Amino acid sequence: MKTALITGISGQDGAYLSQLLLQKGYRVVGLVRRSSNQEKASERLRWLGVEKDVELMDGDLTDLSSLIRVLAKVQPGEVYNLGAQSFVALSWQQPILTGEVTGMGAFNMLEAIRLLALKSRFYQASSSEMYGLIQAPLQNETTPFYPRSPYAVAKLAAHWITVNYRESFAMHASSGILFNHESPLRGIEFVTRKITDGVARIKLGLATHLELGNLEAARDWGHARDYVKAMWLMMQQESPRDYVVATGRSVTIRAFCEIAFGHAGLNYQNHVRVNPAFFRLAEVDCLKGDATKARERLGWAPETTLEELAAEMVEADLRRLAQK
Ligand code: NDP
Ligand code: GDR
Repeated sequence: MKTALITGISGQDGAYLSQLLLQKGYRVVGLVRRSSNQEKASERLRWLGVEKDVELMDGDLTDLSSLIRVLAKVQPGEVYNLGAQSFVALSWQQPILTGEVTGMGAFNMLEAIRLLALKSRFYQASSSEMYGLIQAPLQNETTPFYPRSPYAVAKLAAHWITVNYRESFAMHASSGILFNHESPLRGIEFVTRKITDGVARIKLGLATHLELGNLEAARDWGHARDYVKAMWLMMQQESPRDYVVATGRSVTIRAFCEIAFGHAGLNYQNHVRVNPAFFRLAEVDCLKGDATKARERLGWAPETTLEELAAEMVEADLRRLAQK
């Protein structure tokens, strides 16, 4: 039986990846931070019905000793490093913490694997945010990076240390440069979920409007369920490599509003207000990924359209609020 260790198992991707690996017969162990509310750590796993099938172990990406302890005990064949302070806007308010978790966390995990001389394969959750001020209209694995936030700078450090450990120590370390991916399990602070939650509130008469920031930024959005499949495929390859994972379709926040409000029979123009408080200090205006390499080498392709994704999210938020 294969064993996988997932950092960030309580997050959106951690939940979908756990589900996928369990379906494939893996033993799944997750690293979780100590919290005063342990119920919270399992909320997403519970949503997917896999809470009882994973093992959770205490640890923190900023605490090398905890990583060594967990790795030595679990001896995983695959390590998926998904843990991060992942909210870009917060990274200007907590840049040092973001650097320590999102950046140094990857250094710690790689170093722990190396010190223990484990043969574990390593996956790093790299991000399209690293392209930032884009240097090409369509971004692929060879496009130069230009990070625009403390989060993106930290991700870039984590990305390059993954490349470096692969080249220096012949580790099976791969980086997935994933473009935005969403789902009903997306954190409420991210724009798609904020919108679908807002749509549901307005539809149910719990609110009349929704405040957003820059409506003209454009993102290449896919479904998290599809994207975790690419992570797993990378780890099954004989040679470790870096891959862009994206849909190749980029739409504005405004267009996403139109789709999500439209799904509930609403016109976003009657409900969305722009509040400059939600603008970024340095914006990433437009991201659009070219996943040709993932398609050709991994046989990966997105399976969910943006319209299907938005509909699934709106429906889930309607159900959640109705239950409350
Ligand atoms: P989430 O924000 O939903 O999850 C982040 C996870 O990291 C949570 O489980 C969180 O735990 C954990 N975490 C935070 N700090 C620490 C720490 N100090 N030690 C250990 N774990 C910690 O992110 P997603 O699931 O959306 O994303 C997964 C990864 O992929 C992240 O690294 C993100 O930056 C990256 N990424 C995401 C993309 C996306 O569109 N979703 C695109 C590209 C990259 P807790 O529950 O305790 O807070
Ligand atoms: P992003 O996601 O920064 O791309 O990072 P987010 O959904 O936060 O922002 C996307 C775009 O929407 C604009 N925007 C708003 N954003 C938020 N959060 N709230 C608003 O009210 C709002 N109004 C407009 C933003 O300015 C931005 O342009 C996500 C995270 O998952 C990262 O961890 C990951 O690395 C990248 O995706 C790829």
